[in-house]
Amino acid sequence: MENNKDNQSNRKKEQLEEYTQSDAGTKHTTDQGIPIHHDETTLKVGERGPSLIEDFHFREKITHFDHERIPERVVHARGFGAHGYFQVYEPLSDLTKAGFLNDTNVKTPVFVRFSTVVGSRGSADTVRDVRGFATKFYTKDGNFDLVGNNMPIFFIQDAIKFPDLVHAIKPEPNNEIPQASAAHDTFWDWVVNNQESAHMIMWLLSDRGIPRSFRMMDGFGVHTFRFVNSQNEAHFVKFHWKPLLGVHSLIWDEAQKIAGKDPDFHRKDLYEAIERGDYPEYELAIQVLTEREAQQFNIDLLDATKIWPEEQVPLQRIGKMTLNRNQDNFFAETEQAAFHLANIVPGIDFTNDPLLQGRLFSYLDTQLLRLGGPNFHEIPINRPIIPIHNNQRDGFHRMTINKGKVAYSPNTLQMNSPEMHEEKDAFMPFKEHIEGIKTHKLPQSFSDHFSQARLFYYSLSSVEKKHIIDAFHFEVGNVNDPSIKQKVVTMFNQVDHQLAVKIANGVGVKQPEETENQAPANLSPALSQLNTPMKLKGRKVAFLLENGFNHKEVADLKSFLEAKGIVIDIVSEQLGAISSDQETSISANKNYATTHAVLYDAIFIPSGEQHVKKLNQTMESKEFILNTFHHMKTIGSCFDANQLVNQQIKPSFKDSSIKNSEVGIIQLDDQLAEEQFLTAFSDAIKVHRHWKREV
Ligand code: HDE
Repeated sequence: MENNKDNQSNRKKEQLEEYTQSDAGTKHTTDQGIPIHHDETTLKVGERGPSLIEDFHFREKITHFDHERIPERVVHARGFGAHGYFQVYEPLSDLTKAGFLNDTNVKTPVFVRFSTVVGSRGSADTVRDVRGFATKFYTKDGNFDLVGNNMPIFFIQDAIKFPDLVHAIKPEPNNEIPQASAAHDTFWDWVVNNQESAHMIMWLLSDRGIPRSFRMMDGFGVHTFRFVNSQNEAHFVKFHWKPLLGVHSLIWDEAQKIAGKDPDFHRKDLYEAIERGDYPEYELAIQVLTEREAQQFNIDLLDATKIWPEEQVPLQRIGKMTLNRNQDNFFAETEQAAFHLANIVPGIDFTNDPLLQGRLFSYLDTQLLRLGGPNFHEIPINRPIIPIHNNQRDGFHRMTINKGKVAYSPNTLQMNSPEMHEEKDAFMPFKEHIEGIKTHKLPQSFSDHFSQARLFYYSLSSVEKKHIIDAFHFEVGNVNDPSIKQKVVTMFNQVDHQLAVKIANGVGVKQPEETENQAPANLSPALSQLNTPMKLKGRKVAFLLENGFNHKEVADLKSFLEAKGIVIDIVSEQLGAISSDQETSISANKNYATTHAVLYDAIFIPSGEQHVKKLNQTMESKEFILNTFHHMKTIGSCFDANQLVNQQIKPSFKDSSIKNSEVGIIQLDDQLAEEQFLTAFSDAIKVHRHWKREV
């Protein structure tokens, strides 16, 4: 049985391996297989003479190079992919006939591509943006693409507005500024003219817009889909991905600094986690409503600017995805991956959400240009794991050599094959009865743009609320046109008056008039990131060490943390060996030129006279401590290093009565046993941030 499971999850890997090759240990040829002796000089007339056009290898090499680029995705250009598998916990036959959601033995291969939306391919990972979370399930019934984001709603309700939204948020066309940012006039002009975006703006400006890691980020299918079972009964369903590490974010100052210190922060984090066997895991959860429940529900299921509050429609966790393999080649896999909302398997169906409907058109259309024609499904990463049979033929880059002369149906010459599947085995659109009058209107039920924006805001902790206000100050503060700033204040006055007053104060426009917005009857605690799991695993800690550090403290903490799945970097002024107070040494893998405090979840400084003295004389090490403190992260230190830490951080304490240990400053001294220190330090890392320092 175990073998069977692995065979299924390996099927995509084996298929991709048929196309992979290594050139190590081989001899050079042209693309035609002709053996080549010269690859560094062109063929010329005499050593100093002109080049000859007959040098076919030169021409091939240069023309191939000239054509190496394909258009980047019009949105979601910057992305990073990984392979893995999905396994369902219990058969879902009551809800859906989808095969991969019914066989608990099957490990369905998946390829996931995470992305930012606005920036170009070379932009930084940590910009404030929505993150794409697109999953291709290679099922036995064909490919199912769940093309989602890390926020559960969207800016608009109707797909026809998408080009306007994207034109407004992308760099302004006259000067291509700013890159990968919403903080400019055209975007906020668009926002105030499209008030349905209010709820999504609240999410974008919340901590969700700057995730700590792809491994600590939710995913959402956003739209309402349908599950259809073998009796043709339908349920409405929303998809959620829940990361087992919880949902955690950066701080804005950190996000900005990381963009310079390590623009590849997120992709590196994912890649390195998979390489060291610390596989990211996400549970697939669903919210389900029967047709009858849907009719009584107070939210229009077709409106993609609305959530179904989890307290009203609880999440059911139905299976788990594990990402356990890095791609072999970024271009061949991540760049050529073609996701398409219409890739759907029997048992799952669309709804009439007008945003979803428009996407059904766009994704196929965009691949035709980006991947150069209609045969992109033959690119290895896009191939289903089952054979394809139809009468589609020819076109650019066709790989399959279809035998025989029949490419039409019905036919007699080939006994009518490829035959149609029986209804029960095929994708059958749900038999929904629809009639109506042609109209461009949206329903009245789509017109409340503010209640859920308010629900979101009110359900967050005070720290999370403050971050939204700070984000407004940055985003709208960067707008030049005062009338747009004023309109932003008027618009968000409909979410919350105090919020709007704070925005107005920060961006230098008039305070809005008092409004009487009704507070939500029930809050949704599930919306706050602080209510998600806090895990130690996969966190990164910097040990700041110089010659003379205390060997025992370092050795004990290092093995304690590593056993818990924490990654440690040894940071010193210079790379290479650093000697301890004993006869031992440790190698620094980072110096202050190659790393920075923003790249860690915590720091540790052991005791040691000479070592502490050196740290005290180094500006970068003091900055390291201060940055870690200002970004609310855990600081551990021992004996004489405690004083060094306190000197740096104490002037920044807002309230001098607060004890170090209350705000994640864990210090080993005569009052504390070493075991207590180890536990207190790791517990402090687990809580992610010590917000009490901020408020
Ligand atoms: Fe997309 N979107 N989108 N989108 N989208 C694309 O397809 C589009 C929307 C999402 O990793 C494009 O292959 C329209 C919502 C992800 O390759 C394009 C509308 C959600 C990705 C496109 C939307 C998404 C894309 C660009 C409004 C969350 C990256 C390149 C109706 C549920 C997929 C491409 C990857 C990519 C169109 C709105 C998610 C142009 C017209 C809502 C994760 O086809």
